[in-house]
Amino acid sequence: MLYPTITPTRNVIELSGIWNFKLDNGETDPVLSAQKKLTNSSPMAVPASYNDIGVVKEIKEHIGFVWYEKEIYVPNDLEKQRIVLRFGSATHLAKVYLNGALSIEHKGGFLPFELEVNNYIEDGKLRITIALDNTLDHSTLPVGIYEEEEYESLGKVVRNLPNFDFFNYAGLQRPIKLYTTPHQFIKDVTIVTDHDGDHGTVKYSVDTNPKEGLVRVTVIDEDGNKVAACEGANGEISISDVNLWEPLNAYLYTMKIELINENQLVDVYEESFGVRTIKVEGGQFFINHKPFYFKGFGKHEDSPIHGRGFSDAVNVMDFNLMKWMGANSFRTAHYPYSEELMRLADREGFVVIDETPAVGLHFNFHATGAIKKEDSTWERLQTFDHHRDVLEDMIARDKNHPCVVMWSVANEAATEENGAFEYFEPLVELTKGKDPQKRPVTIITYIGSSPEHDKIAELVDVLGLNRYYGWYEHGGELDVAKVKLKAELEAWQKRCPDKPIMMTEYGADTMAGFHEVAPVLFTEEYQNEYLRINHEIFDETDVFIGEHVWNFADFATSQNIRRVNGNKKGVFTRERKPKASAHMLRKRWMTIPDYGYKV
Ligand code: E9O
Repeated sequence: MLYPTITPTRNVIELSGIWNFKLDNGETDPVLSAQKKLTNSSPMAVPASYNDIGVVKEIKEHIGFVWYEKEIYVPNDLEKQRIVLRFGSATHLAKVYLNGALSIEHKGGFLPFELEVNNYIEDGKLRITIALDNTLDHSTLPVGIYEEEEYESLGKVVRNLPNFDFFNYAGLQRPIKLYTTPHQFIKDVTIVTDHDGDHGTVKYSVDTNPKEGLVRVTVIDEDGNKVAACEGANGEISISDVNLWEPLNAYLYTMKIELINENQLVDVYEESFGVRTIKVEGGQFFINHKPFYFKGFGKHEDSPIHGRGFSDAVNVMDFNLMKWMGANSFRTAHYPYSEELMRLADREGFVVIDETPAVGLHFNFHATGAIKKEDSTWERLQTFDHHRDVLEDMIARDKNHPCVVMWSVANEAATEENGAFEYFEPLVELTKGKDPQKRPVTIITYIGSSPEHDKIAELVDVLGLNRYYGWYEHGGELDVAKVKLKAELEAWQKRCPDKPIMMTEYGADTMAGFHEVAPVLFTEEYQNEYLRINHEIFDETDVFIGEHVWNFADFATSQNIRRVNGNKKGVFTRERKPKASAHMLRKRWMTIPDYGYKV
């Protein structure tokens, strides 16, 4: 799926700004509501989560549908082209009405979808109305628990409990765009690179609609020089003296694709790409044939005011903070992040583990929707079909990004339970089959999935462990925590010799400004000590390929007695002020090289 950009043959109109907004009270007929303009609406910023900027509890904690609306003129001269309306995401279920007609439905809150709108335009105008549902259940990703309870005095009380540890922000959280292409157009491009250090090869495949015309491909370097060219919808291009895409030292080439029909230039699209290779072998993770060490974070798309709403300013600041610390990588916990952020990671050279929204399939695999059959075996979780769709769409969106080096199929599913292997095997196969670059695949596990009980280690290329020895296990007993962590890592090495291990989460809730001489839970001193003892064990483990602290910054969660107004495991506060651990980690990471740390 191509990201919309302006080219000589294409236009993009941003629809960000103030939209009309209102909660659905459950009484309105959706079809009728969409047929006329929204009444009694209030202004709402797009992109943004509506929850925090709505201020009051009724909006912040609303469960169910909300309405968004914007009416625009479509300039006459655009109507000669295909006009496409594209949502960066809509969280979680969207019904889109155009001038009152239901035109597309989309399930899943973190990936783009689009539709051609030419036939919906009336008198040059398009009224875009969206009904958006934030309800989560056993068939959605992430997984939620929907409950209704009757009280005589209150009537029906509805709960939608997230089966995961982040606030269920919703709304039109990413950019919405109207873009144009010619009627004969470039539909997609797939790029796979290889190199031997000096000489690069770029295999490409261009999909056009309809499949006719001549495709011309030119590769342009960062100085604007043409370095190679090729003709045909599929081909292989050589680049001599190639500049590699390296962690924190990214070099991006541009592939200019031209579609020519009867000697006329019909469409132009430019895709940037990096030349790099990825391989897992002998307990190491190789980027460009060198053993890479991951230093960085599990992140969230989360910031004050915006909620999960897209903000270039937040993304640029977060990347600058990570560079300041010597971090080279992050995981898109726990859902695919915006395309804009992924493009920024390509450009800055951040190494990304790209994760699906499959979180909450945990604590009891069967309880999250699997059905027990008469013969006592279990049917797949109800999430399976959607999980498969989301994986396919995520790969279709992100396949060309040089920043993406590994796919995370799920976070903390109950991978120790019967049925886990059967659930995940086809999903791992699908991921490998769909990814043209054949990147490694991981499924990230929690402590219940120990080396003795885990069912999925043999499916993955890298063991991604979320372990909290010294926090959830042996909190306050860092000496015991150290012994336990070491024992677990040794047990993994016995079970899967030569399989790289990465700590994809480790962390301790820390209230900025809490101090004690002795390391006491929740103090900045404890977070530092906790990280330090973890690092001692990491450094003693051979096949250990990286450390991602949980979390980059404090983040919002739903209300619950384990959270003091959010998860406080951030190395930065939610406002991006450093805790003591930021300085401590900086000292460590500045001395750890990107390559060859464990060799
Ligand atoms: C997932 C992440 O979204 N991993 C969690 C993180 C956390 O801070 C959460 O924010 O809680 C850690 C999972 C730990 C599971 C331990 C279970 C033991 C309960 C006593």
